[in-house]
Amino acid sequence: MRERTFVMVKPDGVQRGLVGDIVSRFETRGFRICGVKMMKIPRELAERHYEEHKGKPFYEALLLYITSDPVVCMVLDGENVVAVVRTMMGKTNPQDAAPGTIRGDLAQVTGRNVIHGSDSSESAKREINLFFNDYELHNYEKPEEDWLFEK
Ligand code: 3AN
Repeated sequence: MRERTFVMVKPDGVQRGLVGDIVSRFETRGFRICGVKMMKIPRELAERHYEEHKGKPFYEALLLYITSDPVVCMVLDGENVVAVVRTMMGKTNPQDAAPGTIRGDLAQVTGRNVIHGSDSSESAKREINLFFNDYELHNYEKPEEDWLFEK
């Protein structure tokens, strides 16, 4: 199923110069970048994004971390892209993340795990709407797609 997902390189990923590496993994996998932007997330937006974690012990630290510095947000399009990006990210705790995954290669602790990706199609729709306006998302043609997919 062709779909979209929301991905964010978190402040530690930006500060550590990992944006290029992470975006490159998605591009070489063949996903189409539909939208991309840098922002310093306002507290209110962070609260809406992480509303499912409200009340958990790590909630306040999570909000401070995600609003501390700029992040790079993007929307990717591809076949089962929500689940495939989750696999490429690796487990939430980088110590459990397999080598070859983004967290398994680039991070050590849960509180600095460099990337966020939507965990379901419903979350993806919600998060894309939270972070992007329609005019920031693009459905352009990529000729290489003739070689990525069977006809
Ligand atoms: P994921 O980012 O893999 O989807 P979620 O949605 O369960 O994981 O958690 C969102 C973020 O909350 C994580 N990326 C991490 O920064 C933080 N987090 C989740 N669980 C914990 C935990 N047990 N301790 C500290 N931070 C956590």
